[in-house]
Amino acid sequence: MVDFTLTDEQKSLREMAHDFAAREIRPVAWEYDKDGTWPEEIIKKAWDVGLMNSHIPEEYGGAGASYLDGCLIEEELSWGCSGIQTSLGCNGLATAPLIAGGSDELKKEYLGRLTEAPLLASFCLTEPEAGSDVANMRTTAVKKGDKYVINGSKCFITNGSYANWYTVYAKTDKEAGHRGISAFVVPRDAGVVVDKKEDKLGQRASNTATVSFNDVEIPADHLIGEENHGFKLAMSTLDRTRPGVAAMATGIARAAFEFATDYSRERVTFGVPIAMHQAIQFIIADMATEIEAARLLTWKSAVMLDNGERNTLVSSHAKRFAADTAMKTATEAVQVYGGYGFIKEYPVEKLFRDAKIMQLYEGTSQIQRLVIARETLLPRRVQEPAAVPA
Ligand code: COS
Repeated sequence: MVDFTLTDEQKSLREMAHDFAAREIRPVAWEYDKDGTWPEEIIKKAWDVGLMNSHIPEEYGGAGASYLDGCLIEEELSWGCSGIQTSLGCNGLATAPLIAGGSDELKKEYLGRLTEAPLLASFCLTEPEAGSDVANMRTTAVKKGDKYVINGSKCFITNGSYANWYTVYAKTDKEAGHRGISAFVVPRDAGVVVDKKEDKLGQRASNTATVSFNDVEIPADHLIGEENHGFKLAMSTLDRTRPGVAAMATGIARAAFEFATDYSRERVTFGVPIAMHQAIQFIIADMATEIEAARLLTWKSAVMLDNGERNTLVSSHAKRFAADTAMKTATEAVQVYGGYGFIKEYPVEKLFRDAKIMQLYEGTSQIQRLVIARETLLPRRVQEPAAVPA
C-alpha cells in the first residue's frame, strides 16, 4: 500500500520543528549569515527541545526516530536557515557509522555524550586529495599494541572547530585502495588540531574547518566495526544521510518559493501585480511541481530505510533532484525579484548562496548521477530477499 499521509505524531513533530524554525532560527538567520555567527544558543535550545540527535536509538538515550521523521524535521529547520540546520544535523552524519557498526561500549560512551549534553560530533572523510574520490585518502592509522596512531588532515569538516569527537576514516592498509580504509572514533582531547575555519559563499552560520591528526593515539577499541571495512561503512552512511540532505534542499527550495510567491503578489509592473503575468506564473508553477517531486523522492528514500530496504539508488535520485531543485528554485526566486533579488537587503540572495552547497556536499550532483548510472546499468549484487512469485 502506498500512503503519503503523515501520522498525527508526525504532523505534530513537523509543526514543532516549524515553530522552532520560525521562532528561533528565521529571525536571526540573515544576521548570522552576514557575520558567520556560530549558532551556539540555537544549538542548545534545539537540543533542549529534542530537535537534535533524533536518530540515536532509545537504548543510547536518543529518540529513536525514523528516517522519515528526521526528514520532516530537517526540511522545516532548513526552511528556517540551512546553514544553522547543517550545524544542528551534523551529529546525524557523524553518528551514523557508529550506530551501524560500533561496539556496544563505544556507542554507550560516544552516543551517550551527545544525548547527555548539547555536544557535537563531526564526520571526517574528505581530504584535499580525496573529495569525490574517497579511496584516494592519505590519512593513516597504524596499529601499535593496544592503540592506533593516526596521522593526516581532513578538510571541509562541518562543526570541526567545536566537535567533542570525530568519526575519522583512515588507511589501515595503504596498498589496498578502498579495501584498506577503516573508521574510528577520535575524541577531541586525544590531540585533534583545528587548523582553520573556512570563509564560505553560503551557509555562513555553519562551521566548516580543516582538522589534523599528528600522531594522535586512540585506544584500539575505538575502531568502528572491522579493520579495512570503512569504505563500505562510509558508503552505507551516505545512503542513510542523503535523504536528510535532500530534505534540507527541499526546505531551501520551499523558502525561496514562498518568498517569490509573496513578492509576486505585491510587486506591480505594467499596472498589475507581477503574479498576473504568465511569465511569472510559469516560473512559480515549475517551482511548485519540482518542490513537490523533490519531497516525494526524499520521503521515498527515507521510507525505504525505515522498511529496512537498500536505498542507494533512490537516495541518490532524491539528493540529486532536491539539490538541483534548490539551486534552480533559488535562482528563479532571484529572477522573480528582478534586480532586488541581487541585493543583500532582500531575502532570496542568501538562499541563492545557500542552495549551491546542496549540489556539492555529501556527494556532488555529478557523483549522484554516477551512482544512479552505475545502479541502473550495472547494479551491485546484494543479498535481497527472494522475489515473491507473481
Ligand atoms: N553501500 C555499500 N557498499 C557500497 C556502496 C554502498 N552504497 N557503494 C559502493 N559500495 C561497495 C562496492 O560494492 C564495492 O565493493 P567491493 O569492494 O566488494 O567490490 C566498493 O564499495 C567500492 O565501490 P566502487 O567501486 O563503486 O567505489 P569507487 O571508488 O568507484 O567510488 C563513489 C564510488 C564515487 C560513489 C564514492 O567514492 C562516493 O560516493 N564518493 C563521494 C563521497 C562523498 O559523498 N563525499 C562527501 C563528503 S562526506 S560529507
